[in-house]
Amino acid sequence: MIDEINSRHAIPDHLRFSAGPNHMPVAMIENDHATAEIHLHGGHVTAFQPRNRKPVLWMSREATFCPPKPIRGGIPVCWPWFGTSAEHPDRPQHGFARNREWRVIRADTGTAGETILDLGLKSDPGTMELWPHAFELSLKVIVAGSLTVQLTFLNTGDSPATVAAALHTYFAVGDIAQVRIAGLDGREYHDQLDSMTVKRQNGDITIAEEVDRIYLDTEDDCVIHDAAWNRSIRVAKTGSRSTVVWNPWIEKSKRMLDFPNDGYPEMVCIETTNAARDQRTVEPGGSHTLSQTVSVDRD
Ligand code: TA6
Repeated sequence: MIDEINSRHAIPDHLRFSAGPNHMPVAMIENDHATAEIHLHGGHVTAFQPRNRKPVLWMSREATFCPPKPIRGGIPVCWPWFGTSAEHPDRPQHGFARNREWRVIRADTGTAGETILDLGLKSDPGTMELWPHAFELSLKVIVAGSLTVQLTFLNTGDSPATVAAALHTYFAVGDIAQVRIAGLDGREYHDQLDSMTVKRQNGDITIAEEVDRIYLDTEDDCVIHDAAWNRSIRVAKTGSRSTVVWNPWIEKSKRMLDFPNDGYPEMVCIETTNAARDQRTVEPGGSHTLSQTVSVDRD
């Protein structure tokens, strides 16, 4: 399978597919700007590192690469629902896109030396059982000095479909105790740890306990100021008016088998979402794109 994919899509000096953990196919990208890794399982970006910079994405050292389970860390694609399915709480948490095998649509390079990988996922009898809508989902990943991820939902069915989604991005930080997150000052948020109570953000976000919040009515960039590593990470987005901020802290980390107990100080999730009242309804033949661009600056 890997050989067949490489015969069609490998690009010298840019991109090759190899067998990752458990022989799962992974795109290994290396260009003049950065390195990156993208698993076909889940359409899951698991690494991004600009040249002469530290890794940008956090990966759990206890991640299980064991389909259909999702991979812990990187950028899980949560779709077509976020969190627990309201209609069917027994169905997979955060939808099924991150649990399925995506296929390679196209690999290419850009005029500025960036590498572009397009992956696709289509509805099938299995997805129709979980979610009764025909769809084509595409994920475009652009690896340059920054990382752009675009998730596009095309409604190929004959009725409107309402989706929630997240690019559930795990960022690596030097020390969560020294992190502050700017860009959400004054915004309302649902506190997922307090019965979704609506509260208002006052100033930058700092984290000294479990935090799990859906910020509302925001199209703004978020900036993670990471004092320990003397850098800031900017998350710019389109097609989204909600942003999730999550750190599991101590007790929740212990409850997740694929999350190390001492992992919470080295990560924070800033998630580009269509969540809560930011769900999107797409008409038959229509589409919606959720997109984010991640860049790193020296603080
Ligand atoms: O985005 C935050 C969140 O919804 C948390 O409540 C936590 O459950 C996290 O996602 C991880 O979910 P997962 O299903 O990947 O373990």
